[in-house]
Amino acid sequence: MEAREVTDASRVKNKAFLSKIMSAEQAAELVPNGAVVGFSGFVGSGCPLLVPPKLAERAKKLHAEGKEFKISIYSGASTDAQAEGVLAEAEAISFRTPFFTDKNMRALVNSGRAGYMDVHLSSLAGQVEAGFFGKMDWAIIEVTGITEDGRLIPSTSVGNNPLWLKLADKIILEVNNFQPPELEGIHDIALLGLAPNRKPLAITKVSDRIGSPYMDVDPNKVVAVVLTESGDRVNKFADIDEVSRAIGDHVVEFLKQEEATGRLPKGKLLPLQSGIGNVANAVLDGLKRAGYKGLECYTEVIQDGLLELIKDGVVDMASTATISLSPDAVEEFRKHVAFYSKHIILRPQEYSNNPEVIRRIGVIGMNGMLEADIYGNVNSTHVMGTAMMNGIGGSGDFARNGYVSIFLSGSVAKNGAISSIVPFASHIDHTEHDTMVVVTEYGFADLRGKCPRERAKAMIAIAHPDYRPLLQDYFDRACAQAKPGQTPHILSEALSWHDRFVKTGSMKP
Ligand code: 0RQ
Repeated sequence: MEAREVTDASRVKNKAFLSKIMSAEQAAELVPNGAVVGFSGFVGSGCPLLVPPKLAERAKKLHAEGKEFKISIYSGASTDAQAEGVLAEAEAISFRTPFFTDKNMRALVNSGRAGYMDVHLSSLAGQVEAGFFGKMDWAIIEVTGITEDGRLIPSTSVGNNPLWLKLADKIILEVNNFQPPELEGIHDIALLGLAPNRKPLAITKVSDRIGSPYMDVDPNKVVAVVLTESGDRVNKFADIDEVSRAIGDHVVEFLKQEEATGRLPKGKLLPLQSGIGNVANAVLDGLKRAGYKGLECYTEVIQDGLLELIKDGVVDMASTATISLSPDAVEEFRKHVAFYSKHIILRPQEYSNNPEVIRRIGVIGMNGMLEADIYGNVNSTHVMGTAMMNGIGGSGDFARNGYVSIFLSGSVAKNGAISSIVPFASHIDHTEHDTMVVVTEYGFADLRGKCPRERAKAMIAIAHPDYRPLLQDYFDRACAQAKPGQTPHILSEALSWHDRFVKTGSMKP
């Protein structure tokens, strides 16, 4: 659904805010060049969709006049083509953190024309609050409504919004009449604060609530209220292919093994986290096919696959920072929002991804990766060690602190020209210490309790058959050196597969 400006102010129930209603164009005029702006938005949902395009128009006009207009954007996670996408296209972003998926943003970052800082999603809020990044000037936040007493009903994502509202000097609110009013009550909002005054997070099970359903804002800081009717516009997933289905089946096989050995509660598992992407979506489908019921999720994203599991009773309760759905799934959610709101809690990402909680409740983390090396170091972010894909997102929060951390990938990419299992990862987001299980369509490599040489054996076994002998040869020669060490490598060859791909278009010799 296209974003559109409306005049219906019925969701602005507090008088102090009514007087601040203005057009998106007027609101965009207020934001100065060089502003540091906190955006709402997490994996494409709950983003402001009216003011950013007006900012982009303004930037283009100013650039044509030879004037500068660029802002820094801090968000929850990725926003939308209509938000950061148009701003990136207008070259109006100088700095971005913590996560994006937009192709224009990617082009800007990978050409060096914008700075990007990749950071764990759970960490950003605390670091900004502590002042590590300097001052936050502005916040542009989408909300579902404003209550009579001036509190904000959050939208389909929470992300870092409560903190941006606290820190920013000036705030623009986009009140989105499209978001279902029944979202009121689904959120669990609180601020963590800073050390030494932080309290333990009293979440011992997924359904525990510790905050209020509303976000607080100082009305004096709100300079503009823009009225909109805009649906979230998240892309549909690719159909589940043979490779993803096999990966899903191997994850289930691993989970069944853990249940059989008593390392996971039978039939109930432990709370699941599932990352973004096609493969993660296929894993959720695997859980459904395996006949699980009444599971729980402590995760950061509810995408189409997870919504379906909730509908079918496979998942009974899910804690998340966002509900990020494709248009068909949005329709399903809106139709049955009363049902879904009993099974979903929407929280700030400081909570949804909180290391303390993840470790306490024993989350099973399942995230996609680009590549892993034979010892289990994982690259989730950098294509050929250099070009940014999306960012680490929450994968580190869950991999580092999970009860079990699982990484998923097809054994090859780009029609077999790239092996996902390589001698040495070309960039490392998750070290061997945090990687417990790696799954491809050829099986799962269980790295727990294994020394590097044993890990290499398990990893080579799940590589694509075209690359298995090449990996074995590399490993054997590395071990045969005079001083092979704890983690055998031939340093002059360790990144030769990537080098070959860059030069020839294939990792194959
Ligand atoms: O690109 O579509 O142009 O061909 O990467 O690959 O196989 O469809 O996998 O959709 O599961 O995404 C790591 C990107 C995997 C994702 C990543 C290319 C491949 C394709 C996608 P094309 P697939 P997925 C929760 C957790 C980090 C953040 C995270 C991700 C594209 O899982 O962003 O986990 N993870 N957050 O061709 C070069 C390789 C490649 C490769 C795949 N080795 N080299 N390209 N591709 N392997 C959510 C949040 O944190 C918000």
